[in-house]
Amino acid sequence: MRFDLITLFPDMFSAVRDQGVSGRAHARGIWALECWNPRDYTTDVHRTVDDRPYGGGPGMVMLAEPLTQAVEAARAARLQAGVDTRDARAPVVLLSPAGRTHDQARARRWAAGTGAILICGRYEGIDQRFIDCCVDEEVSLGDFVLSGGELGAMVLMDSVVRLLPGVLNDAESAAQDSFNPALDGLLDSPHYTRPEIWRGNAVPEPLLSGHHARIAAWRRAQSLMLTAARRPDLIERARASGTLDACDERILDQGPDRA
Ligand code: 9WO
Repeated sequence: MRFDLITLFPDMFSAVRDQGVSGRAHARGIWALECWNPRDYTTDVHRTVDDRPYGGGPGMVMLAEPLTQAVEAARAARLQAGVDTRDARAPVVLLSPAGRTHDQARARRWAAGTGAILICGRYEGIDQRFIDCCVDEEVSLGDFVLSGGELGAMVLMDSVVRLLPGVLNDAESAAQDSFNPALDGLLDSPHYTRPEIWRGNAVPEPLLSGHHARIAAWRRAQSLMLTAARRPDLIERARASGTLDACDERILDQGPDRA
């Protein structure tokens, strides 16, 4: 797995490259990250990467040529490294609110691939001719606007890298995560640790019982009720895919008061 970032702010990526779970996986060679700065592919003395928009309006627009040359350099380096071949080339992906929304199912599909060339836009936007010529797909993280694509690219990479084999240890295992198939697409149940009473608030009794079946049943009920309250759309999806049994339906019938 290798990600090539086209970015004016390569230093931002130390966050995902050097820290936490993704940083450890990077240090162990499970994935690689390379940055390509469009400014390094300019030819004028001011190293210009943007210009005023045709038709007027506020802000500046990223020039197509430095972006394209940065992508071509990344493409050549991926071929050289043997990550891509001429028949199997990783996609060029633009982080943009106009893209398809990223979700856990998409993260799983990405985790089966070899990475991507990620375009991080800045300013008011990017010359559309670059997008038309060089970008294979646009990906959104949700309905909001950022100051640049970098933070979106990092979110995307984190969601993919943590799914790669050997990245999470047993204690961190994704097996219990929200959206994991093991939870049938329900939200995760709440977590508690010591002390048993914190500022007058006790840990729910079933978790202290030591009865594994009771604990599992309590967690399942918590998951179902939390999901019904916060994300009824996920309950409908679970129903449609046939992953809720009669016992689950009884808990949902009882409503949130039975927590
Ligand atoms: C911004 C935009 C706004 C409305 C409709 C389409 C749009 N495309 C872009 C765009 O590509 N902007 C570039 C990247 C340049 C300005 C900063 N950029 C950006 C990406 N802002 N916000 C995102 C983003 C990326 C992923 N998910 C949410 C927001």
